[in-house]
Amino acid sequence: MALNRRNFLAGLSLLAASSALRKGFEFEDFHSLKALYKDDFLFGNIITGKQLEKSSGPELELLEREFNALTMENDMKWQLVHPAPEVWHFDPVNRFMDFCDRHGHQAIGHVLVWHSQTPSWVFETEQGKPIGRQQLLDRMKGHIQTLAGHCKGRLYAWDVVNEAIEDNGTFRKSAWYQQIGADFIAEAFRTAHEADPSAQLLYNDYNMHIPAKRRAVVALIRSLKAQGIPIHGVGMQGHIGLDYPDLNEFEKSIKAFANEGVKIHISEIDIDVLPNPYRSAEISTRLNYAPWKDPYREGLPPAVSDEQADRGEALFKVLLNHKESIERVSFWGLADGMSWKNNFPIRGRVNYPLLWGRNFEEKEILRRLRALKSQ
Ligand code: 9MR
Repeated sequence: MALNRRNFLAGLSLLAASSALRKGFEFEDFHSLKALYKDDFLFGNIITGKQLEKSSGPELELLEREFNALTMENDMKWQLVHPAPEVWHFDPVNRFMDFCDRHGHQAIGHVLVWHSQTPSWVFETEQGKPIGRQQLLDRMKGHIQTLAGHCKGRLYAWDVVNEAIEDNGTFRKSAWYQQIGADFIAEAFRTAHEADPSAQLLYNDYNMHIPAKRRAVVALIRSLKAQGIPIHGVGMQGHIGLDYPDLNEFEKSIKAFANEGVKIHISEIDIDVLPNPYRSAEISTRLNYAPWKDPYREGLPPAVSDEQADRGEALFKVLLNHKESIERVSFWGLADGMSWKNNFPIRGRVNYPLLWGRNFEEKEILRRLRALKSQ
């Protein structure tokens, strides 16, 4: 590889970052995100099964040093943990819970019931026909009993149901909804509570700032509570951009959910800096690539980096104003190169949505989030 200026600079910052990490003991503990925000809320991030197979490295060091809550990005999803009727992959889950125990992280289970990443066999008979309400309920409950039962007593919270409400406030017409009806949600929460009575149970979704969705989530909380079914919290994902959503609307949702007596988890923050006509997080969406939609292949211009830091600071000011109601704030990834946002909603772009750069160098937004609490 030719040693051009970009490679050279990247190499330098990689060296600096890794030596800073190696000298971890020199990093003052009170400077970590988890320490700075310790009186406000848990500060979380995600971890993958692959990372958990390593015994050291910059990712694990940052996760240990900076965060006190962790969610598995993918390995507890149905497709991965329970790919066939009698097949369970508990090794990554066990490694996750052990890692959290060892390093003092609160472990967040993600996710018991979702329309996505659930294998098609779940919804079908052997002949490929819809399996129908009763049998699908039995399968859903069996999955929850086994998985939540396996983790019993070791998780701080479970995302019990993910993304069951559309942006317009109606129920998503998922196979769960179509075959069981809207009460699949109540049944999932009831079963999760039986399987692990000490875990906080959350409803998790994106675009929670949209008034119609806010109203639907409030109605869901009320309906569950009226039936005596425990729901302890709401996960507001927080996949945001530089100019969406309106933070006033986001704040209204925090207040509305808190008024219902549940805790708020800001569960999946990333701040997209690329042109993005699609302002949602429905995972099946794909838009076409065009070079103008991918303007920062050579690096993030300082002005955009500042804009992202402003945005992060504005978001965190709102969150700090509501720290009484907010239990946890988690980013959805560590370093820019690792984010799902490089491939969503357009594949193959170079995005910068997280707190560390591709070589684990600290970004302006990270400095700003530290400064907010260091003043
Ligand atoms: O970040 C996750 C990505 O690696 C997966 O390919 C994708 C599908 O499983 O899910 C991503 O995480 C999603 C999360 O589970 C639920 N909310 C939206 C997140 C981003 O799509």
